[in-house]
Amino acid sequence: MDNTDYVGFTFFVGCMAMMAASVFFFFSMNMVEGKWKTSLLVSGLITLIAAVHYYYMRDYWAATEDSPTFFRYVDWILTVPLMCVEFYLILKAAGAKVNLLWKLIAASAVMLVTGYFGEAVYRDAAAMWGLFSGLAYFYIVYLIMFGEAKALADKSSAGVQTAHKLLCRFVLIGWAIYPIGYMIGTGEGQWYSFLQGALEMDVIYNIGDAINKIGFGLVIYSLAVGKD
Ligand SMILES: *C/C=C(C)/C=C/C=C(C)/C=C/C1=C(C)CCCC1(C)C
Repeated sequence: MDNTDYVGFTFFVGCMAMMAASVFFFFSMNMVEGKWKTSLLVSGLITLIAAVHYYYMRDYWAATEDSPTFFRYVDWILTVPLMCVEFYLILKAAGAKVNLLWKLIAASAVMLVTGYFGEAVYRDAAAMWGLFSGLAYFYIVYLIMFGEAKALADKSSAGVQTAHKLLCRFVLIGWAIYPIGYMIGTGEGQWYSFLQGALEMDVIYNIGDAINKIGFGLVIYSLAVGKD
């Protein structure tokens, strides 16, 4: 790996960080009350699944210097629904129904499948597929910040309310990192082509993953070790 290979470097560091975070979340399960164990287990699974994908993505990049788009989206299609599960688990005590979970998972599947089409299949129409993906993303934001999930959070304990608010912030700000990476990566021939060359798509995705996956887990961890 050469010293200016920032993509290779962030794949490597990302892999290590995801592994370390997984160990931390799994070991923390023993220290918390029973009702939070599943949430911490899910936090550890999110970072573990990412660690394994990062291991393969690092290899793929090292061998080809191409974006590992397929591994990237397989990782996301597994981990983003698990992040939806985190919302469901903390709101269950307030009466969250599985139906809410399915809405979140369906919206994230639409967001990711349309994103994959734009990035890997119909690149000429990346702007259109990105727009569809963005609409699904805003539906998720709506559900958690204004819709059903918000109503349940309002009925929850103070600790859950804080955790919910923080997770919402990760989705609103942390997840917004991804469309920036997408626009940089697919800019060729699109209205946003001026963004090209402003950093590499994979570096941005890797930063986004580290912030969001480890950040989500830490929110859950502080809820679990807190007073309620
Ligand atoms: C751990 C992985 C996470 C949290 C991945 C999240 C991915 C997104 C929020 C992706 C969103 C996209 C758009 C909103 C539009 C352009 C296409 C995507 C798929 C990059």
